[in-house]
Amino acid sequence: MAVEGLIDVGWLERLRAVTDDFVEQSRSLTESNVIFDLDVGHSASEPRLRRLSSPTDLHETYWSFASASPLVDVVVDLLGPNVKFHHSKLNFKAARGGEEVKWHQDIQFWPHTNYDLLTVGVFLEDVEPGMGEVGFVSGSHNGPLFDLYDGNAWIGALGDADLSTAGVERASCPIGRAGTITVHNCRTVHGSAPNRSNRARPLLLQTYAPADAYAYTDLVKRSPHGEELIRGEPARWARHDPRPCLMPPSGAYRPIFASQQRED
Ligand SMILES: O=C(O)CCC(=O)C(=O)O
Repeated sequence: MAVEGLIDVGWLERLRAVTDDFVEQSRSLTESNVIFDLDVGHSASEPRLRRLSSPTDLHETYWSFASASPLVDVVVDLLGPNVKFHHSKLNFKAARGGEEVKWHQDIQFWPHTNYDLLTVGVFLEDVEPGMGEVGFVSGSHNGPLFDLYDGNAWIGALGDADLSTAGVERASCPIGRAGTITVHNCRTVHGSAPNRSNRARPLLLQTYAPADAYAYTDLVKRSPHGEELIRGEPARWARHDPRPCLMPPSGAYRPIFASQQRED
């Protein structure tokens, strides 16, 4: 679902100011690192970022936004009163070619005991058709959980055979002015095309879990706010969904772009 213009200009200005500072910092980089994922053609004169990883770990403004803005009220309405923050990321989708994100579901990247996690995307700038807007397959969270391996290789995306049954041709691709939010469940099939416009499409994403969903991997264990309770009470009992969950490969996490593009 999408709600147009939910985030006010005050928040947007704060988020853009801090984002501009990180883009400035990226000018000196020639290769990606754990914080900055660089897009093809990145240079000091024309910074091109795919992703700023875990922005909530990097600046208080991102954390205040994720943990104490109207966003959290939306999440509580959907998940109930007891909510944990899980992680955040800022996908830039640079102008003129910012990379596609292939069709995938999220939960296979960070499996949990149940499937009630959701991600809220926030448009930091206006998004028009052709800017690599994210497409979501409505109802797909109730469908199958797909294999994101190709044989033994983790590709973080649906294979061709599954793509033909996943309903991607009927995906809806919300657009809207800056401050618009999208919300999708962790099983929802989604993806986005390259950005063919002359403007970047910064999308700030934050993922939340109900307090009774427990992670199977230690992906966010080292993150200062990973799995932090932001509303309500901690859960004494873990709630288990009986449906099985695919596990990602063990070892160091690789960002979605690197996995999907099979970068070494
Ligand atoms: O930024 C995008 O276009 C999609 C991001 C996404 O689906 C993800 O990071 O899981």
